[in-house]
Amino acid sequence: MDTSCFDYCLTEDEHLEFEKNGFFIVENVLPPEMVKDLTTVVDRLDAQYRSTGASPNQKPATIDPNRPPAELVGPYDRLNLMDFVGKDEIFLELLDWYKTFPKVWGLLGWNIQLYHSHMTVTPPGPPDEGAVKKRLGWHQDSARLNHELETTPQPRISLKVAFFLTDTTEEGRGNFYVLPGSQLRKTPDFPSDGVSDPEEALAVKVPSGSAVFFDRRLWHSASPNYSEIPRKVLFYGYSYRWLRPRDDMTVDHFMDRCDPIRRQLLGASTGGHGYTSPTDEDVPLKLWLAEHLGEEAVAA
Ligand SMILES: O=C(O)CCC(=O)C(=O)O
Ligand SMILES: [Fe+2]
Repeated sequence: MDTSCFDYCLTEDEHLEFEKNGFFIVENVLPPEMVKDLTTVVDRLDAQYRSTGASPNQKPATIDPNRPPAELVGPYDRLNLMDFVGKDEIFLELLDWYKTFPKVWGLLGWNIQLYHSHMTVTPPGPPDEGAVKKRLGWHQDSARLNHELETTPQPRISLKVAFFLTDTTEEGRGNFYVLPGSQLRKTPDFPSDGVSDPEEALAVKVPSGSAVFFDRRLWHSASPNYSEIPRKVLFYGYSYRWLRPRDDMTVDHFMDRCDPIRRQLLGASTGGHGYTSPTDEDVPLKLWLAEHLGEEAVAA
């Protein structure tokens, strides 16, 4: 990893914002050339998973983004492709991207991994989209964790970094929606009409090249796209190494071209014991941080 990343460590303001609101935005993390190169690959994958004819089963615009990966989706459907990270070498670059990764270890520490990746393309919806008012698909991430962990608030355990490849600076472009501060609540107050969104619902508005960091406990949702611009976002989920991956993590074919830190992030371990009681070999990120920032940076 390049030491230029130390210029982009988590700031105190970002940390406070994350604790208070459950998310923060960093603009300009990807230069336009990188956005262009990523978009070329995203478009190729989208074409591979999207049928060109009329959609046989038109799905509702706000589907559960945590559903199993789609096979072939129709022209108006949102493609949510899980486990995309092993589908092209370019995606490895974002795993430890110098402008985002320092903020991930700043929030979670060094015993971390990629537990999940998903690529979303939200094309403009069908002409009648929005005719019937529907509530967005509000949820917290990781399904069963929200039922089987007893405490309120729950422990954080994971977060996602969402890399925006297209502009969502205006509403109605398939924006990512959040309920700021809701990561500390069990359930938001949903209006009793069954269709409206909570009052505090906020459309996250970001230009392409931005990253949105969000806590998995934050109540959030995808939204319909009424614009002409397909929305493209790459989601990288980071967690402690002892959490089971949420997708197949089909990445073994890349392991031998990765450095030790990337191998750690892709799930390498000396064995079962190494997830909860890591040796130095399990967590090269820890050694690297100790070497550059001193032992106190990796204490505990
Ligand atoms: O696509 C979106 O805006 C929402 C995605 C989402 O729910 C997630 O990444 O966990
Ligand atoms: Fe989600």
